[in-house]
Amino acid sequence: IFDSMRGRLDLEKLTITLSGIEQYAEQICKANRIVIVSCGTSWHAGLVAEYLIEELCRINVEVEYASEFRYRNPIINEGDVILAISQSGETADTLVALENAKSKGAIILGVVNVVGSSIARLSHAGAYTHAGPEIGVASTKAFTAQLTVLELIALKIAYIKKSIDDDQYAHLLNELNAVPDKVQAILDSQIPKIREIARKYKDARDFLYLGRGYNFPIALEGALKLKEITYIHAEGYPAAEMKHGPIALVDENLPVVFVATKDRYHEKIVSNIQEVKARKGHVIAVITEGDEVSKQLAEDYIEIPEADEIVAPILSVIPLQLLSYYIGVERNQDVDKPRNLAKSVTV
Ligand code: F1P
Repeated sequence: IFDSMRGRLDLEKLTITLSGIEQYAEQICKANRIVIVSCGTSWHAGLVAEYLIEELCRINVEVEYASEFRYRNPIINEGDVILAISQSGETADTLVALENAKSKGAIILGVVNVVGSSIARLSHAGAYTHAGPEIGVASTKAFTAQLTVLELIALKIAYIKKSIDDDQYAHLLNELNAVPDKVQAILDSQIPKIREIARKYKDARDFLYLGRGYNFPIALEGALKLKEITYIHAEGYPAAEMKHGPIALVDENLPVVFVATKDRYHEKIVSNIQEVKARKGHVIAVITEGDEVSKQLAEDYIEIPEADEIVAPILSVIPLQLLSYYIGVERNQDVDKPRNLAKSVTV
């Protein structure tokens, strides 16, 4: 699953990967907004990109489901920047949304895994994720590779735009460079615990996934992976939205997965954990190594190495992918070929 994360970032290869995007750097820096269009897991990568680009580059970003964007009558002006994210590069909804936008004079950028695919060919410029073929139908390593490339694009634009300083740029590149070792550390140390949690909850009827900030899209992705691979109903929510509805679901039968790594929202998510506990929900928390407070609170926890909150989603999604995988295995399901799902949705 994680081949794409092995080895360090190759700066030379990176320069080539981003050179297409660089050609459009001036237009991107001047853009009033960037519209991201994608589907499924790629849409979740788009949400992380929204947080990143708005924070680091100070450019307004909108994230659209391509399956809605293509059918409504969105406002697209000449010179608008549309960023498509797609593993297969063949998703029909994304392709048609892009064709519409291109015919109205938009600049089309693509973050695509499959070289030479339809979306790659339709784009004016882009960056390949080079994650290699996904063995299963559900997108996993493509997602972590998408996040990595999107972080690099955001960093590059921020550097050119001077919306971050040189120290912050160097710090975040170093953080990215440390990701492969941290992924390896998760794989080396957390799998027995994840398998144990999978055995405990394999017969649950529903799951709730909660996260804040950069980890909110990761909560959505955790829930989607569970649905895709295990057929257990799951919902992902921003943790702060819990009180606006989903809290009614919490009782002694509900496992609630918190993506609760140490970041600017940590205190708040700790109080969300307490709210779930008070209603007898079962708390499974993905936490930062050594976070004793969360360890005390959670019924089960999975630890990941400390990382800047901007980079943390690349790490925090991995235990969630593995949790779905092992629950699927426990339920004797074909995790590589889930029912009803197609590798690329071309109609
Ligand atoms: C989008 C997607 C995948 C999902 C499944 C169906 O595909 O929703 O995220 O895992 O395979 O399609 P893509 O545009 O990223 O190829």
